[in-house]
Amino acid sequence: VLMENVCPNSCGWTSRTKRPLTIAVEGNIGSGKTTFLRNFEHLKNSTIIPEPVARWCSVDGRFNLLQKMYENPRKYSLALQTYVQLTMLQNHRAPVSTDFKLMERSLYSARYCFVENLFRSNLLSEVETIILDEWFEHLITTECCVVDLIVYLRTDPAVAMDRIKKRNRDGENTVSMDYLNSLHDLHEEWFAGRSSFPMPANCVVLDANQDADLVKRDFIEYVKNHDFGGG
Ligand code: DCP
Repeated sequence: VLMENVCPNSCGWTSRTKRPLTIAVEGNIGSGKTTFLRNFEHLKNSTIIPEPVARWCSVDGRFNLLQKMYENPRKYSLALQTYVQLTMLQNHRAPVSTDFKLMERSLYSARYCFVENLFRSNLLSEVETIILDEWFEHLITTECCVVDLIVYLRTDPAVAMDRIKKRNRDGENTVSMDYLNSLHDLHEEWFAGRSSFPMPANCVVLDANQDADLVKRDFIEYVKNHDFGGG
C-alpha cells in the first residue's frame, strides 16, 4: 500500500494536492507591502494572506506586544519574535484553494533581518537567538514553508520613515532612522547575496520609492516576462 506523503505538520497538503505558487512580499518597515498586496485582492486565482501585525498588537486580545517591544526592547524582543515566528508559520501553513498565495513577509525575513538585527544590537542575547534559530531551521524543513518567489520592495530608509510617520501606528513613534538603516542594510545584503543567509527562492527587486502605481506596473512587467503558469 502506498502511503500518501502527508505533511508532518498536518497543514492539509499532501503529495497529491497541488501546492500553490507562493509569493512573499518583503521590504523594510514602511516600504509599502500592504499597499502592494491590495493590488491583487480582486484576482480570483490568488489568495492574499493578511499580515499578522494585527495579532502582534493584540495578543490574547489584551497585549499590544509590538508596542511593548518598542517601549522595552530588552524585555520584549524575545516574546515578540517568538510570536512573529508562530504567526508567520500559521500563514505559511494556511491552506488555500487558489493557484497563487501571496504573503506579507515570511519566516525568512523575520529570522534574517529582524532577529539578526536585534541580536547584533544586543537586544536578543546569544542564547535567545540560538533558540529562535533552532526553531526556524526546524520549521523551514517542511514543505509548507517553501516560497517560490520573493518580491523585494526596496526603499530608501528616509522614504520608509516618511511613510511610517504618516500612518502613525501605535508604538512606532519610537522607530529611529538608525533602526531603519540597519534593517535596510540587512535586507540589502540578503537580496544582493552578500549575507551569510541563503535566498530561499527566486527574487525580484522593485524600486518602491516610486508611487504605488509604478511599483505595480514594474511587477506586472516582471510577471509578463516570466512564466508563472495559471495566467
Ligand atoms: N516587526 C518586528 N519583527 C518582525 C517583523 C516586523 O518587530 N519580525 C515590526 C516592525 C513594524 C511592524 O512589526 O513595527 C510591522 O512591520 P512590517 O514591515 O512587517 O509591516 P508594515 O506594515 O510596516 O509594512 P508596510 O508598511 O511595508 O506595509
